[in-house]
Amino acid sequence: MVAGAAGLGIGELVAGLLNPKSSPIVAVGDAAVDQTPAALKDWAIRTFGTSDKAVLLSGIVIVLTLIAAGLGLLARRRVGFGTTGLMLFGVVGAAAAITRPDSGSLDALPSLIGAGAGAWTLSILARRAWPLVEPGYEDLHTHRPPKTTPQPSTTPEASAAPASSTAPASSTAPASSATPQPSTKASVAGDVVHRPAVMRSGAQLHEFDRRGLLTGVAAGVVIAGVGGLAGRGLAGRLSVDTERARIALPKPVKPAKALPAGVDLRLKDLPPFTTPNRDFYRIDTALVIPQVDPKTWKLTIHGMVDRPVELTFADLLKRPLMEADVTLTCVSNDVGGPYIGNARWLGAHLADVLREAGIRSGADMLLSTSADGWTCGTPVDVVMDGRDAMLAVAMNGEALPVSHGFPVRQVVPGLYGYVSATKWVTDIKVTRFDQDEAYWTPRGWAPKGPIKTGSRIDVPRGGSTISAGRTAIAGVAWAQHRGIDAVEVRVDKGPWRQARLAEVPGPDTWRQWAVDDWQATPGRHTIEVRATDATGQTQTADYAPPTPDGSSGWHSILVVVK
Ligand SMILES: Nc1nc2c(c(=O)[nH]1)N[C@H]1C(S)=C(S)[C@@H](COP(=O)(O)O)O[C@H]1N2
Ligand SMILES: [Mo]
Repeated sequence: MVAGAAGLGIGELVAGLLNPKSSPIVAVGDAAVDQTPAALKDWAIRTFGTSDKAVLLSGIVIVLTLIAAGLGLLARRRVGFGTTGLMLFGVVGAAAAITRPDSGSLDALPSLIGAGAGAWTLSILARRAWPLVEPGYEDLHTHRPPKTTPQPSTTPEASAAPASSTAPASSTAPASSATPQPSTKASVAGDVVHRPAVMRSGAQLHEFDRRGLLTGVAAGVVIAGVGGLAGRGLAGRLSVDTERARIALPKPVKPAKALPAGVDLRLKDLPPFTTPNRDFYRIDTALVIPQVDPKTWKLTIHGMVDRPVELTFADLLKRPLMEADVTLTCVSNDVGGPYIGNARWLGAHLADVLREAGIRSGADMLLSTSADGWTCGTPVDVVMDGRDAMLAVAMNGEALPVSHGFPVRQVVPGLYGYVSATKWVTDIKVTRFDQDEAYWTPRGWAPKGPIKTGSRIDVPRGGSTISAGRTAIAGVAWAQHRGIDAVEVRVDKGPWRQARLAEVPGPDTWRQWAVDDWQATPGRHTIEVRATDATGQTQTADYAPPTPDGSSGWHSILVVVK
């Protein structure tokens, strides 16, 4: 395990020098994210939510620890088994690293060098741990003359004894521990008998190079820790935080409407109308947040266009920018789920940029790609219909946070994030849904994802205990680009009551709602909510899970009143 840890530490160090994404753990983790069967991934998102990445990384470390322990046991029989095993893991890591979308052959190095370092550490530690088997034990085999009659139940110890320099050990070692190879196999194996490298017991224990082993272990642990930390530190130098801090945001040519005074009902536990950037949910497939330098960022628009377009970040900032309040929603929310947030975005009108490129007839899909190779398919007609679809550069008055797509991301009101909100966007291919497929489509999610009308109860908290008397029930409802017209609430399947609706700047944001005077009586109560959008459609009571195109059903909570 120490050898494995030292190998990983060195791997992190080399990755820090070369490319943080080529770290063996990150590369294997990224590959695991992409290769995981959709059902398992959906379960992970459901179970661990936005901690799924931390859980995955811890899982990898646990699995690696168990494997390292297993290789350690194998190494007791033959150090070569352990070192070969470590090298095989290096090859797995290297394979994962070089097959990532944005990788090169150099990305194999952290895994290979790390594995080499691990194997080397193992061979040193093994020599100190098991000095008895050290002197060229691998050559400890003996040629025997072919037997005419098989020798029954002869231990390898016995048959090898005459030529073995460690033969005395067999007299003190219990037969069971000294005969890992079944005797029959040894005799059938023919004229070469491999002398197994074995642990000795009893009197031989004191012959361990105890001090050497302990210093070796300590050195290995130090290499692991220092390598890992130094690698992380080096990776940090690639952070674009300073570039981000330097960005001067232009004033929008088309500013957002001032928010009406009544957007916020200001109730305790009700999320604010505008979600602060630090509280905004984050969903993406990136284990390491892509660090995209705005100085070298470029957006290429190509495919079914008359004139391919290439935009730099400076080009983008020179365009007439617009501002809009738009609520993003993730398709993986179960009914009442948390992955929704509202922000004021600043950016270039995506339709204008596309018009300059000239979309050819027949094209119905924008296949956008992020710097880390994630892809997203957005219907052309939705983006072109006049809504505030943007190449966004800012969120709530500051440059996009790096985890939310710095320097540029897409924002399209009315579509779930997986079909619209590409972060770190670098490429838009104008194409057709029958010719191209985005990341989530082969993984069981619908190619198109308009946001379903939804509503959620935030107050009181589901499962909480509250005191009897007059109580507010409140939450949010959303039907982006259609708008929310009504929200109704009922308690214990009683009559539906109209909720009071907060103001909204337009149809693209969520809308707070409240029922202010529920008379809560002692006992357990179920509260349900349903919303009606501006087209007159009321949320269906029929439950649907998030896959393939978003959950449906009424959010319902249970509260205990005392
Ligand atoms: N590059 C990239 N962009 C992405 C994703 C991703 O995995 N990679 N996930 C999408 C999904 S599923 C959602 S819901 C939104 C979430 O945006 P946020 O993390 O800024 O809230 O980003 C979208 N953009
Ligand atoms: Mo999402």
